[in-house]
Amino acid sequence: MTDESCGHEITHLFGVVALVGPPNAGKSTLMNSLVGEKVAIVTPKAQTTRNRISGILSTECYQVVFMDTPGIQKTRGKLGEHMNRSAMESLHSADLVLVVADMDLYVRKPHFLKKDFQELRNRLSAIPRVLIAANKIDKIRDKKTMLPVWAELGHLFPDRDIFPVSAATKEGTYELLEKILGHLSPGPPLYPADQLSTLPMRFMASEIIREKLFLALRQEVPYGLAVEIEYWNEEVNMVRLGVLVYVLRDAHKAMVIGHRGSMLKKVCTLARQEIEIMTGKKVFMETFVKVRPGWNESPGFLRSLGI
Ligand SMILES: Nc1nc2c(ncn2[C@@H]2O[C@H](COP(=O)(O)OP(=O)(O)OP(=O)(O)O)[C@@H](O)[C@H]2O)c(=O)[nH]1
Ligand SMILES: [Mg+2]
Repeated sequence: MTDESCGHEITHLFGVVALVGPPNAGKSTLMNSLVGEKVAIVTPKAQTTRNRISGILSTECYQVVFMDTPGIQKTRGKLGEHMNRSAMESLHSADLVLVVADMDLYVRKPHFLKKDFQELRNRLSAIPRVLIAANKIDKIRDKKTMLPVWAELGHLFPDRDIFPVSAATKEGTYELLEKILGHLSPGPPLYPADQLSTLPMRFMASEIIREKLFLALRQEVPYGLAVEIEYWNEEVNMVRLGVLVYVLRDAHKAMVIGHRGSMLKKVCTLARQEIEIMTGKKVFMETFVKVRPGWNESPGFLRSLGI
């Protein structure tokens, strides 16, 4: 397919790009940055992303479907296994793999680098198109301190291009995108130009609620949380949704609800405002918290959450 508006006889490009890497590397932030919209949720806590989350960037000349994935980690239980598998599967379904590394972490703790990338590096050796995004460079004051980490990354991933970027400030992301486009093949767009993700609104809403809960709650609670949209009734100007928040223990339920419901109220207000922006409609949310011991070890339940 050719498109005159892309320049004389320049071909429209299409491709799927998977973002992979350790937890907390900034994969979701980088995808949002490249897409130019918040598609995936972001928190300072590791293991925020649990599913593959697509974000679509469309122009007249190209369409890139980014696939954000859960951080690859030492497995802990069924949920961890599902998250790793989900990330690994994306390697083979993508046209290009973008490995994201937290440079600030490795400048401070160089010995983490090998440990974090050993397995991924082996898996990637058979994948033809791989780029490395050396992320969070805005956090590194003295850029010279990056040099040993840079050399080690080059050693781990020989013959792959490495790009210094900051997903937070967008520094270097333009150059990275140019390189990504250089790896794409001719092809027509698969999705309408205004579509931001392949995921349904109700799933995005459950992610927004999970993000607000992750941000508001103490360290031990978020990992035991799951959010399910029980019903989603959309009218012309309004969406009514029923939300179930699952927790592992009674004590967690009390923390999610908070004193006289204050925590849940705060979380729901923040989530509702964001869902209203996403849908462009007034949102009415009804939320219940349920204790479901072992939900994170139940394959059937994980499947019902789309994990
Ligand atoms: N300063 C700075 N912070 C960043 C950058 N990229 C991401 N972060 C922060 O790093 C934390 C983790 O970012 P995420 O995008 O959630 O990381 P992730 O790799 O998707 O994490 P998981 O989904 O848990 O695997 C958040 O607090 C982000 O705001 C960056 O370039 N600079
Ligand atoms: Mg993420």
